[in-house]
Amino acid sequence: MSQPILPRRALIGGLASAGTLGLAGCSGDPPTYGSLLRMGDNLTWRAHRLLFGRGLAREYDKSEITSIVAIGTTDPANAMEPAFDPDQGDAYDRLRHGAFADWRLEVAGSVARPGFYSLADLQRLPARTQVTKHTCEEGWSAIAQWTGTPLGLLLKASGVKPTARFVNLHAYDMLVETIDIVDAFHPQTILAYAMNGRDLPVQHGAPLRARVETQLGYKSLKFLRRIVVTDRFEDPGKRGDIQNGWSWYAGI
Ligand SMILES: Nc1nc2c(c(=O)[nH]1)N[C@H]1C(S)=C(S)[C@@H](COP(=O)(O)O)O[C@H]1N2
Ligand SMILES: [Mo]
Repeated sequence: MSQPILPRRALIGGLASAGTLGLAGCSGDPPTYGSLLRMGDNLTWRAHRLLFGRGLAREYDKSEITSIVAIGTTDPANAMEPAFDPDQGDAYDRLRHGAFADWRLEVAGSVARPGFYSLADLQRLPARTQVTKHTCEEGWSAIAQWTGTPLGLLLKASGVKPTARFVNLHAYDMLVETIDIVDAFHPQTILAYAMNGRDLPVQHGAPLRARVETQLGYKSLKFLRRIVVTDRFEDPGKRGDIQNGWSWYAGI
């Protein structure tokens, strides 16, 4: 399949002035280093790492919570969804009918202790609650409260190796998102199982979704199934951002 699977506009890195900044001194190559077409991604990523470090996204008061539409996949078991995957869709359907009691999050790759976590396992780890603004690349935003396990905590619990550089998130539809290790350990990057104080609804990504508050909405992958830690950027192919024409780094 060479066509984008979802009609989403490609984002070219937004920091037009990045080219004039001194970008030396960052450690490591950006994942798409050397690709002319990906210069925007690379410059935005480098500029953000240089300028903002690990700054926090703004958090809001509960009184500022707005309604939030559900977009993209809203039911991974629905064969009419553009990103539907027959095998995973069926698996999702069975898990949902069991109220996700049999759901497990797989943690694999560059970790000393790969394994499978139930929702109860995750809920036993310290939780973070944050009221943040979700900004979709298609031009809308909404404020909601999210509660979940900081991804960094889960990675530490799994014995993340010092060579780890990226984390690939896999969902029950066919999508995969990649974030770097800095965003993975960002204190506001959480695996959320609750929204506005209730269990995460199906259309918003039940039973578990990522919240990547430092980037645009599509990085906050819903319907999580599997997390793979890698030592170098591994393009997830037609299920990932790059081959769909989206920016792999969508920092805001
Ligand atoms: N698995 C999966 N995650 C996804 C999507 C999707 O289609 N599938 N859409 C993304 C986009 S573009 C946005 S804006 C948000 C929407 O989250 P919401 O439906 O909770 O508002 O989910 C993101 N995560
Ligand atoms: Mo989005």
